[in-house]
Formats: sequence, C-alpha cells, structure tokens
Amino acid sequence: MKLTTAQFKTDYRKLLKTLYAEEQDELSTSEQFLVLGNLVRQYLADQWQQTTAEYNRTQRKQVYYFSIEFLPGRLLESNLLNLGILDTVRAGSKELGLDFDQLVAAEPDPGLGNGGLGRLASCFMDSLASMQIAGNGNGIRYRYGLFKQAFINGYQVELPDDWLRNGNVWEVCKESKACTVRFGGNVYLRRDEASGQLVPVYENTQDVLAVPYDTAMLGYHNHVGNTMRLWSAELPPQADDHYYTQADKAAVARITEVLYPDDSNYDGQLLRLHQEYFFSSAGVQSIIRHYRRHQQSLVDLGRQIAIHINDTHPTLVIPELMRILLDEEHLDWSVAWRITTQVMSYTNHTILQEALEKWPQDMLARELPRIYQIIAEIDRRFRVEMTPIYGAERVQRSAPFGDGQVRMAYLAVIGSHSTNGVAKLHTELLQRDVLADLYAIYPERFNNKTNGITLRRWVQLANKPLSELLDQQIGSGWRSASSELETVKAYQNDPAFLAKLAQVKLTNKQRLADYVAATLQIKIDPIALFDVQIKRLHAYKRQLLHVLGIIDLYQRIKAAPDEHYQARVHIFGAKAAPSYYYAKEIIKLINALADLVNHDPAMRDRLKIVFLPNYSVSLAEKIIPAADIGEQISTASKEASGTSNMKLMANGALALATLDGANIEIRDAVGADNLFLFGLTVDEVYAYYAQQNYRAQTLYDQSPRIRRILDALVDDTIPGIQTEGRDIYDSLLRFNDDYFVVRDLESYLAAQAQIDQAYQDQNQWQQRALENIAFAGRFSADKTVNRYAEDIWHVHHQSRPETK
Ligand code: F55
Repeated sequence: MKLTTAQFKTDYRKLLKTLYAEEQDELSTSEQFLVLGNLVRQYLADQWQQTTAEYNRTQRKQVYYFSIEFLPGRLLESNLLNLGILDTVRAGSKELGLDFDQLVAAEPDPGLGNGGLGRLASCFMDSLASMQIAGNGNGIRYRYGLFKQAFINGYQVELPDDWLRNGNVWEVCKESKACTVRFGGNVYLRRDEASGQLVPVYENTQDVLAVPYDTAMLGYHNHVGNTMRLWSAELPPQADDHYYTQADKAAVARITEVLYPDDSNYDGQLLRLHQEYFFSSAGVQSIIRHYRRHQQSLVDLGRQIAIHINDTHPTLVIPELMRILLDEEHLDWSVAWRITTQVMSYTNHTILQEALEKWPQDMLARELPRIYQIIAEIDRRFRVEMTPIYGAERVQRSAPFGDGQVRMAYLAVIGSHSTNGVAKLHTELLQRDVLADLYAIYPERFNNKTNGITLRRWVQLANKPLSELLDQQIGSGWRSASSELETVKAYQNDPAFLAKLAQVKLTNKQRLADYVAATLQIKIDPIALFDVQIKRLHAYKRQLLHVLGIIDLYQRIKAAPDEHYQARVHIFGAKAAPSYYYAKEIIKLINALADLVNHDPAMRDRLKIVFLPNYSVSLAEKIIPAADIGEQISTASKEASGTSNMKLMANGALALATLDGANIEIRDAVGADNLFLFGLTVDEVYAYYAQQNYRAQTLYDQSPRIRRILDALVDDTIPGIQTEGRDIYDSLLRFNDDYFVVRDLESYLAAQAQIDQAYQDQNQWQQRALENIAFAGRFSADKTVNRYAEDIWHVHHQSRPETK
C-alpha cells in the first residue's frame, strides 16, 4: 500500500485522540502499541475485505488448515512488512518521538502452541497468503497460551500466560457466525415419516456455543488477506425457561481456557478430547454453512474445498463431515465417504509411540455418541472391504478400532486421500514402521513434504543487518524469491564480502549479549563462539549430550588451565512439559552447571553457559541471528524434521547435527563440508533395537573420558544436583540410556573439536556460513506450501517467481 510519513503521522495522532483522548506523552508503551496496532488494522482492512469478497465471488477452491496449535509470533512488524510500509512507519514513528523497537516489543507474543508443530502452522499461514493460495486457518482461541517459564533456584516454574489482558488488536469477533457444538447425551436413529429416511434424535446433550475470532493473515506485497479463525467456547443464548449457573458457565469456559503444554506425550484427558471435537466440529460446520450459502450441490465439495489435518488432533473432522453429509444433507454413505476422503488430507509429525493419540472407545461413545457411531461404521466397512484382500491379521493391526481404543492416526489415513511425513527420512520411516500396514493397503496415499520456514520472519525481520547486506550485494529480489539467495555464492571467494558477513554476525551477537546482560546479568563476549540449542526439552532431543560436552570442556580447562581454548558461549532455550519430571531434572542440571561455570574464575571468558528462560517465537528471533553453531543432535530416527535447523541455517549458523529428520536434506543441500555431522545412523540405531545388544555400562567401563564426564553428575563436581545428578546418571547406566547419549558421546566430542579447529579460520568459516545462507531458500515454506497445493490440495498458486 502507499503511505507517506506525513500521512502516517496524521493518522497516528488522530487515532490516539480517538482512542485515548490524551496527550501523546501520557501513554504507556503498551498503549502506544495499541494505537499503532489499531492503525495498522485500519490499513489492512481493505486488503482483507477484498480478498474475502474475491473468494466469495470467484468461488476459488479453499484450503482449510486445521491445527490445534498456532504460533504466529508478534504481528505488528510482519503486517507492516507485508503491507510494504515498514520503513515508512518506522521513520514516521521516529519523527513522532516514539521508540519503534520498544513499541514492537510491547506486543504480547501469542503462545498458542508448544513448538515446531504450531510454528509450522503459522509459517504455512504466512506462505499461503504470500503464494496467493486461498488458505484459511482453523484453531482454538486459548484464553491462556503456553505457560511462561521462569527459573527459581534453577528449577522451572510455570506462570500463566495472560496474553489477552490488554485485548487483542488483531482479532475480530464474529458473533453472528457462531456455531453450536453438541456433547454427550443419547442418540438414536428414527425413521422420518415423510421422507422415509433415518434421522438421529439427540437427547440430553450439552450444547456449547463456538464463537469465531478472525485474524488477517497477509501476503507479502500482494494485496492478499487470508483469515485465521480461532474458536472460543461460550454458553449458548439463554432460553426463557432456563437459567445458567456459575458452574455451567465455568464448565463451558474450561474448554478453551488453556493450551495443553505437552508436545510429545499424549495423555488421554477428557478435556483434551472436548477441545479436539470443539474446534473440529465448529470449523466443519462453518465451512459447510458458508459453502451452502454460495453453492447448490454438495457433490462438488471435493473440488471446492480441501481440509488439512495437522497431526491427529483434528482427526474428528472426518466423522464430523460424515455426520453433516449423512444426517443434515441426507447423502448416502458411499457418496458421503467419497466426498470426505476427497476433501481430507493428513500430516503426521511424529513416530514416537508415546505421542500417538488413542482414545478409549467407551469414552468416545459416551462423550460423542453420534461421532462414535460413525467411526464404528467406518471401522466396520474398512474390515469388510479389506479382509478378503489383505487378510484378517493385517486388517486387525490397521483398523481404527484396536484394544478398545480408537487409533486416531489410522482413522486419519483411512478417512483421507493423502498422508504425508515432514522430511524424507521421516516419511520413509512412516512407511516402513509406524504406518507400514496402511502403507501396504494405500501406497498411493503416502507422500513426503519436507517442512519449510518463512524467511520473511526468520531473515527479513529477525536479521535486518544480514538482509541489508544481501540487498547491497545481490539486490533485493531474494525477499520475494528466496531461490535468488543462491546467487550470493558468487562472492564466496570475495574476502571483503566475507568480512562484512562476519561483521553482521558480530553485530547480532553483540545485540544478544546486551540482552543477556540486561536479563540475566551474565556478561558474554561476542567474540566467543556462540553454540546454540533451542527447542523443547525432551530426552530424544538430547540436551543432555550437549551438557556432557560442556562438562568435558570444563574438566579439560580445569586440568590444563594454561592451554589455549576456543572461547565458547553455550546458549539454551527450552521449556519442559510441567509433568515431564526427567526433562525438568535436565533443566536443573543445565542451570546448576551454568552457575558453577559462570562463577569459576578459571573459566574466565573461555566458557559461559546461558540458559535463557521462556523460550518463545520472539526470543528465537533474538537468538537465531546470533548463532555460530546450531545443535540438531536428536537420536537418529526420532526427530521427524526439525525446523530450527532451517532457521539457523538461513542465518548463517553451521549445524552440529546427527543424520536425522531434515538435517539429511540440509546436508544434501549445503554439502557435508558445511556442517558438522556425528553419531549413529538410523540403520545403526535400528540394528541395536533388533539385536538388543546396546550396553551403555560397557562404554563407560572402557573409556576413562566417558567415565570422568558421567561421574561429574554424582561426585559433587556440580553443586545442588544431588537428586537430579543421580537420576540422570542412572538413566544412562542403570536404565541403559534409551537415546544412545553415551554411545554418541565420543563422536559428539570429536565433532566439537573439529568445530573449534574450523572456527580458527574465520575466512573459511564465513565461506561455510555463506553456503548455508545461499541454500536456505530450498527450505522456504513458500515452496513447501506450493508442493502441498499441487500434490495434495489441488489448488492453484502463484507459480512465479517462487516455483519448485
Ligand atoms: C503437541 C501436542 C501433542 Cl499431543 C503432540 C505433539 C505436539 C507437538 O508440538 N509436536 C511437534 O511440535 N512436533 C514437531 O513438529 C515439527 C513440525 O513438523 C517437526 O519439525 C518436529 O520434528 C516435530 O517434533
């Protein structure tokens, strides 16, 4: 859009007066943010309304991305960037005497997700709009997002995330588009006299009103304004003969009260089931209602809409769409089923057994009786159709019902036309392992879609110094066509350019150092190597391996204080699920070690540990541009893809990585010389499983170095971890190290030694950083989303300039 600084200043002053009727210097930073946010919402309104109108007029195929989590990050700057007025507004703010950066930081960061899965959903929303795909988000408007993390005495404590306290400038409540979602009660089928059809009769249901709140998702410089719709649970309007009690109110509000803080452990709680059906049902109802307003026949539904199921959490959209087509639209089962499978597609995000959702059949039958009947019929028909072809055993292993439970991933595969994994290796493992039986039955449904990230947020906004350097060197075309980043390779032998690249990194490290000094009172030297691990705390992600590596370095410095050591700062960001006891013990270990190391004069500037609390999208934006090394060290086969690996790469960090998830594809893109690989391969891990011959204790017995490192957990080297140190030590030796930490330790240490070596040659290091930046465009979510559009959703996208 077009905007001059003068116009902006006039608009700002006028809105300030309208909203607050005060002088500018009376406003707090957060109030200043609200004025600017409201102004930007006015600026984007045209674009948003016109896109919606265009979708209604042309009846383009719509994609609905159903996700129980979204992590959009702060929206002020990204909306300004997409509108093309970021520089104008920054300049205008300055002239108004506002501190623009402070105002940006005053926006609450919506934590409506746990980690990679929720952030991926938001990267996709951004790319859908930028690729001009008619894409809609559908999720839950949690009253409280993921807990805020603080450390007290080194232990994680969880505080409520009251993100809506000052209101939300970006959302619009659409009360008139509310839907009713039914829970519980009894359902029976009765023959309708007039039509002769069977219709369900509901008794004693508990009805909840789903109220939508819409947020605009803008495309980059293209006038697109898509919608993310989040649902909030409320009581239905009061009937004349019925008064609600406070208890009624509280029971309903609970459904959308808070995000479940577990990112990889499924624990079949009733409230979670209610959340899943709540947003699935509301979303499908509103899609069909909207569709019916514009279209006659439902037979074409599969050509007009696509519904995407982000992990199994929204799988109940399958029986819910069936319910509407059967009970409300009176289609035959076979017609309804054909439409449903045509509409639905599913992404799997994990092969960890403990993360696969399974709901007890009796719970579903009680809570969602009609939905249960429909799933039972899906199960019955699947068995009837497949048993003659594939035999009773395979069918029993792969049907929706098993062991008294509904296996949601199986239901998702059976009820959709596409199932994808999120990296090549992950998709292979799905086919070989977790979903092997269904892969044998429906091989044509399986496909890979390697994850991607939006460079608009993760480079353009998060790393402005790098963005400006790239503009200078290769022009600004990369900002809309990320494949143009590859042209920067032409400068890999240009020492002046490499020096500028090093300078950019140093600037970002200084900025992070300032933040660390201000928040944690720890002084870190930007000249040191910044080694970063940022992700949820989980045993399989092996933060412990990283810690053991630091212990080794600490012990080496202590033993030979006069040697030369590459100065290092180890930076962690990680939340643990509140109920994940072991993960919390690792947090305590990291903090205790940090305490020891950071106060030991012998470490001086050689080694510092910084564990930044409350890792979140906005904290990631500060850390990632400052990283020299990004640790991607999961046990091979466990990390489905990883996406911070891609963000770090795009910011010129080199990966320290196992051959897991998308790390493999990153290696293929940049070449093995431009990252540091170590550790067991998937085949080696699987061979240990098959032969059951892994013994961590033997490795401990045989290696003095391993022994010295592990012993530090239990010999009071690190004060304050009596319990934790012993538990962690036992997990490795007594309980035989589920994730091969001990097995990979020496290989990890060797890779770290290579890194120290490599860092000495700054010219060559910057060449490697440049190579990583150059190939980051391959992991642009724009491309990923285009592949979904072509292969799965069958919708048109902007084919130029950002094609495959
Ligand atoms: C959240 C709730 C439940 Cl019940 C289960 C899982 C999650 C969750 O947050 N999963 C998650 O983030 N998975 C991650 O998805 C990323 C995007 O595909 C992958 O990159 C990453 O490997 C995977 O762990």
